[in-house]
Amino acid sequence: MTDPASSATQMSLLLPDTRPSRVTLSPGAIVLRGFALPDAEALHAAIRAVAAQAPLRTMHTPGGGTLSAAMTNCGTLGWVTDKAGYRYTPQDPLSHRPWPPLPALFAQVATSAAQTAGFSGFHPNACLINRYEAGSRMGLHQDKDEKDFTQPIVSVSLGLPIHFLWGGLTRSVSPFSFLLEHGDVVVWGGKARLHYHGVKPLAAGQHPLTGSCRFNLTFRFVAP
Ligand code: MD3
Ligand code: FE
Repeated sequence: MTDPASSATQMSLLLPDTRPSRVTLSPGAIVLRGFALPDAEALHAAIRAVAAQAPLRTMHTPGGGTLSAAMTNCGTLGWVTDKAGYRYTPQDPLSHRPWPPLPALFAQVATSAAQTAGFSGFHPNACLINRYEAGSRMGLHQDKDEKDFTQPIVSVSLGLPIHFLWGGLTRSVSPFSFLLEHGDVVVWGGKARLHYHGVKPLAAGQHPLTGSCRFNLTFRFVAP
């Protein structure tokens, strides 16, 4: 048993497999379970630092509705919605200053997750931060405000788990639900990029890192 290959094989039989597992929801939608766990505390600290500059706030839909998740952004462009519609802006409408820069760790995690899922050269310039509290939800929608659909979107879930809804390319396709947990990263590219999706209301709970909340980061490349 001195052959390294055979001892490596034996190791893998004896030791628990700690690699993040990969689940394909549909072609182009790849869940990397636990991918962000090693960075979870640092990611959470970076969220707090961004929110100290650009506070999490409630946004309004053009139709007069209110989004139940609180939101903020970092990067050169940030997603906003108000009476005037959905769009990306270079400045925070609350402060009229540029959004805080994308923390280096955010860019590293997003690029390496995309690479792991088969999308090389993903360099996001926008990160939307969503904070869910008990009862917060997100209705089924498509993400169509980025103009460039050749780039994937990377999402990172932190804190309380939530039931994510995954639909099809039209609203008529019934969604199925999938539990997104602390540290899960999902890469949405190719055909999956324009699927309808949403999340069910967050169940009340307590998480050791985030307390009563779930955070979701979505990394995008938005054409300027
Ligand atoms: C599939 N966020 O910010 S993350 C969003 O949990 C959004 O906060 C949800 O949908 C959340 O737009 C879902 C997973 C996700 C994010 C973006 C996608 C799935 C996606 C874009 C295209 C396809
Ligand atoms: Fe979305």
